[in-house]
Amino acid sequence: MKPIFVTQPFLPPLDEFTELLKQIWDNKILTNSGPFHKEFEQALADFLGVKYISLFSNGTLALITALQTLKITGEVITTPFSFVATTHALWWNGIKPVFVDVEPDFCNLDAEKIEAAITPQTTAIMPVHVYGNPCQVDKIQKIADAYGLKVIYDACHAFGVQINDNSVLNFGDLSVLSFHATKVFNTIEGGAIICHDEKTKTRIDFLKNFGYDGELRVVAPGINAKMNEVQAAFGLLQLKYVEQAIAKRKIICELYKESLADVKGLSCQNEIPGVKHNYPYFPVFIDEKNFGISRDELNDLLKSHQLFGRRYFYPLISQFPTYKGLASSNPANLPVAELKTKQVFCLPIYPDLELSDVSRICELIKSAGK
Ligand code: T4K
Repeated sequence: MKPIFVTQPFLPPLDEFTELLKQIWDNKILTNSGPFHKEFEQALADFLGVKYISLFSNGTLALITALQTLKITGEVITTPFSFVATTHALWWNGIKPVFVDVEPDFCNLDAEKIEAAITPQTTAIMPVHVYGNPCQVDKIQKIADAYGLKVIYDACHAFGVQINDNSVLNFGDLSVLSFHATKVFNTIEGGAIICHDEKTKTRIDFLKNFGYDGELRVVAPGINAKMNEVQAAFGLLQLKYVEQAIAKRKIICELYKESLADVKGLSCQNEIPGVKHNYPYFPVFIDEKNFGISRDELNDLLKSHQLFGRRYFYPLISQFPTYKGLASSNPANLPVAELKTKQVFCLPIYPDLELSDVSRICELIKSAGK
């Protein structure tokens, strides 16, 4: 039986990409804000419904640069329930991460618990729209405004997500996207920062290009985080297909939900009223007592059938050796995250996944449960 992985990248038709590659071969501009970079940046801003976007070579460098852009220092409040890059970006900036617990419905940073973690050293909040579900953006902004903090969203899962017809990327001071191969929208590797004014975009663009403002002036200790022309051309092409790809994900998500609705001890996440979702992951939560076997046993069972889901996000970032020693990493501080990380299991979801395979996965899960 052919293995099925948690995801598989969406690829555009090869002949269409070859046409774009020919143009790159002809004009010999490979990087440093070439014609495809410019065209893709504008097309992406229009597609997403945002004013200013800066393309990056990957999401991690975009996160690191976002923190540099706003000169964030001291302590930043963030979530332990994410991919480790979220916290690494703080560490690379010499910032101390302060972990706050998540809320149980969507595993996003719990806005109710943020205030208690603020100290005189706190300068920003860095929440994550986990699995593309928007954080409690209004509550978070209120706290940030009251305490004079910046908000930088790790929106790496949230490509195309909207709240009441407004892009989720329009909230906070900055938002960061990832276009990694495993994401809803990919440029092989890639990322972006979304900001809301021209001055900030200019600063971001300096920072991702060594700090250069023109040929001779360096205005900041920048980095090299530029997206190249091949990635940008690929992205431009991917944009044509992404709505279609998200629609296919939605069908898969609905079939999972319908098929697993009556399984005892297994829960799925609900849709949020007013939100346009993008279905990047399909997490289920296993309550061992009621389901009959543990999350890890279910993982092993599926693996024995060549079905490779993933435990995103286990272990919690706070449990990795680099961060374990922080006071806020104490499991007693993070009871909901500690529970969710032991229960979560992401089932395969990607546009080309056959519905018959989804049914097969669901049958196996049902047979494993009580
Ligand atoms: N913030 C958040 C919240 C994030 O989720 C991420 C990335 C970032 C920041 C950082 O953004 P980037 O710097 O990556 O742009 C993957 C990805 O590498 C990572 O991008 C992603 N989050 C994370 C959640 O997942 P792995 O180590 O689990 O991926 P991997 O290689 O095991 O891939 C999973 C499965 O996908 C494979 O079993 C097979 C399939 N696959 C993967 C690749 C790369 C393919 O079929 N083709 C491929 O090319 O981290």
